[in-house]
Amino acid sequence: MQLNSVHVPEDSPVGMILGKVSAIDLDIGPNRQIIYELIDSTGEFLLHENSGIIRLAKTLDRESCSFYNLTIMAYDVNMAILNSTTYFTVNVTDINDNAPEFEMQTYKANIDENVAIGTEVIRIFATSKDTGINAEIRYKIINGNVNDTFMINSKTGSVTVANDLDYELSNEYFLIIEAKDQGVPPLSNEVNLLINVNDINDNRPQFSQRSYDIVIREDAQINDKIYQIFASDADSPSNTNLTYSFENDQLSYKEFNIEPLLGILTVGKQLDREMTSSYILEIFCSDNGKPVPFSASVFINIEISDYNDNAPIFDKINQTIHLKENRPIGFKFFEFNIYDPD
Ligand SMILES: [Ca+2]
Ligand SMILES: [Ca+2]
Ligand SMILES: [Ca+2]
Ligand SMILES: [Ca+2]
Repeated sequence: MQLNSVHVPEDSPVGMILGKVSAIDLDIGPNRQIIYELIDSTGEFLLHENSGIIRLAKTLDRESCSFYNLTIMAYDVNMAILNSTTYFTVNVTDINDNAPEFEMQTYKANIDENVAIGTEVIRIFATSKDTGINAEIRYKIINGNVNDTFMINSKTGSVTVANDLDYELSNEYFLIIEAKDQGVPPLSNEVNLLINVNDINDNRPQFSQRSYDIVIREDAQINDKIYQIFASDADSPSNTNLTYSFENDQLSYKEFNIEPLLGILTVGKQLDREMTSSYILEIFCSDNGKPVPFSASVFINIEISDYNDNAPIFDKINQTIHLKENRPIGFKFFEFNIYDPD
């Protein structure tokens, strides 16, 4: 008996002839009649009992079964005891009928805003159940890559940083990644990749003004609010826990207090313009960020304005003036020297 073997594409139509078996040496004689029979059939193939022609009976799927070894018995219709066995092998060849499938339904990644260009963010992975080039995957970012911030290695699926990140400009990216096989024609699939950019403390607090000029009356009461200093910080809330203080002892005075969280400047002690008419305060603001906090400082000029709290004082308590007679009206005969510290 001969050994038969065929290669059949998995998308071959039902009914297609795959081959023919023939028993050539079973018996010799003018009236011989041979019957063929498929042993242990699983239903994919049909064998014509007289002609030995094998046809496809069901749609094949290489991904389920890529190889069949059919056992065929041939026997003499008159003398069934005279039989012979042959084999027919069917190799199912691949058709690109499976699109790439991602190992995850969606991908999510987090990356610090200060990482170097080239840093890997995540690795995307897709497979196809096919074989050969039909399962060779190429990756591509097809949407959402604002400013070409990321790139993907087409063969490995490794997503890396390709441009500077800045949490303050963009803190999330929504990319669509395509995986395409190399079949002819190719099949492809898409998956979402959400990249969150983590804030790093890279912004200093900024005061609302370069310096502050404030005028207060000297009769202000202790705890009176003078001014609310305001600073902002572009980082996320965790790197924007602003606190205000006088940090430099030389530039702090008992006359003033600052509320650390709200930046409210208040009177700490009775003021007296006649003693000190102006102050320069330096106020620090720290963002208490991590890993390294940032701070900024600003100068505050405080002018103390007068309040009439001093009576005029003559420079001499008693004056004696000797005035000659016959002076014209309006004659200036004396000047008082009056001092008023206000
Ligand atoms: Ca296939
Ligand atoms: Ca495929
Ligand atoms: Ca900050
Ligand atoms: Ca930041």
